[in-house]
Amino acid sequence: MRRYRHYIAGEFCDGAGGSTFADVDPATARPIAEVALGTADDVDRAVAAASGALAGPWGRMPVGARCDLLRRAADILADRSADFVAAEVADTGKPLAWARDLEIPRAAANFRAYSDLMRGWADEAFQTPTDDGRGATNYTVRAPLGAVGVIVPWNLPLLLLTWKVAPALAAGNAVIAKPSEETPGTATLLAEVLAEAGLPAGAYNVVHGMGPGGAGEALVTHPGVRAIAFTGESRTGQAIMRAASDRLKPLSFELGGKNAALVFADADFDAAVAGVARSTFSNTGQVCLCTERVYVERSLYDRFVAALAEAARVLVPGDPLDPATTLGPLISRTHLEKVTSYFDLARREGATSLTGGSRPDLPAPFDGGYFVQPTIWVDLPESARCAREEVFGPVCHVRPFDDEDEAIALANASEYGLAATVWTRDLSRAHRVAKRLEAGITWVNCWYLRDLRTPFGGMKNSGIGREGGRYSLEFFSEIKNICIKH
Ligand code: NAD
Ligand code: 6OD
Repeated sequence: MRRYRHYIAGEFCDGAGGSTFADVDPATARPIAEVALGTADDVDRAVAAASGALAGPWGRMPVGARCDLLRRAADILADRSADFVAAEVADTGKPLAWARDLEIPRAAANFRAYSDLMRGWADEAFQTPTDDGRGATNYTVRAPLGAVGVIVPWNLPLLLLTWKVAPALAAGNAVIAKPSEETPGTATLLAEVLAEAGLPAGAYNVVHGMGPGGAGEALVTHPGVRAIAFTGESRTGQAIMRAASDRLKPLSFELGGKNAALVFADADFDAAVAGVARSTFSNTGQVCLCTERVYVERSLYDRFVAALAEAARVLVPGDPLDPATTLGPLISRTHLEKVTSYFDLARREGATSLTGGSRPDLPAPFDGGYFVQPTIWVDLPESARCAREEVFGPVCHVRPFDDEDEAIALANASEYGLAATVWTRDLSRAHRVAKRLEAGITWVNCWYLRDLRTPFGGMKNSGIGREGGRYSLEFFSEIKNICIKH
């Protein structure tokens, strides 16, 4: 049994209350670790440590040295990839290849990207005419915000944590991280990496625990925390916004989605089928960018639906360490209950399941795990809850459309606006449709192809603000203007 403790002021420590909670392997439902249960007192200690770091060597470290440190962190993390992969797979049950080939390398890439972006940061300057003819120079400088809170979910734990920690540190802040209670492992290991890279004590702190009434809420309401960067459910975002409003804290929100794929009849058929299968079922549908609504041009519909169902049927659930496994479990019993309740609801709402709709039979010890079958619904009205609400599982609803306007209207008829995918060979159509889609990110003939310099985030209930590139650095810093009369 592992033990995950808080990391405060450069030390691993138990919580002030001494309580713990169990970290469970979702592939078997067996406990694998005991985790410190954070309280408001632990958050208070972490904020004090962060403030101490900002007043000490971390606050005084020149920007070039900070950027060097982040590069070292990336290298150490990459060297220790096997430890991170093991911790991530144990916490999430996801097939090993996902953690090994995508998430852990991306975490290292996040540190490299923000090292480079911060090093290349340019302030602005303006020459301002004045009536006396002497003029003035205005120029901007950026200062760190101070102690910032980072609250992240369980689906891509280290990727999403480092996506916030790297820019926050690059901009000179001190971080208090609250990982998901479902996935405490890699945030804890990251503390070792950052310490080895030379990060001064208190610049990165981890407080484990729950959200409402726990460490998460304490972080949001703490007067010493200057901003909150949050990724998670839209409803949690609403609660955080309410709790943060007393102190008018800046908030960055990456929230839920009900993402649409539009498949036009001129698409490369095989690429579209494989692409939609990947965007729907990857990470067991537990990626905010996953497709849950698929709209297919009518002339292609029957053939496409049959091929997508076949792509779903060949997915292999089971042991995350077996290279043959391609479908992991859902994260928790609670999430399993949520997703299977949508299976029942879909039947009541008139859906036909082309494939899936229940749980797979697996041998011990995976028979106790939180696995579900990949599921494709057809005949679901657009007004159905299953067609409107984020399920966050390996499910999609498929429906035909007759023309481009209808396809766009269907895609946009959602309270969410995170990501969309468009499958077509017609370049003019691709530009036209992408421009009209209400989505923060549109992928054409691909899915989840990332360039870390680009803005990332959602419209409508999918988020507030953008991460990525300069956008994260702007969030994690305060811009100041200085005006000098000549
Ligand atoms: P969640 O909102 O339940 O929890 C996320 C984090 O917030 C956890 O650390 C949790 O402990 C904490 N939390 C919960 N309530 C809180 C509160 N009142 N105050 C402070 N902290 C609180 O989300 P989840 O179930 O962990 O993750 C799945 C959700 O995240 C899905 O909706 C998914 O779409 C979304 N997500 C969005 C993105 C994106 O980039 N837009 C990325 C990944 C996941
Ligand atoms: O790739 C990223 O930068 C990112 N933020 C991905 C989010 C995935 C959501 O689950």
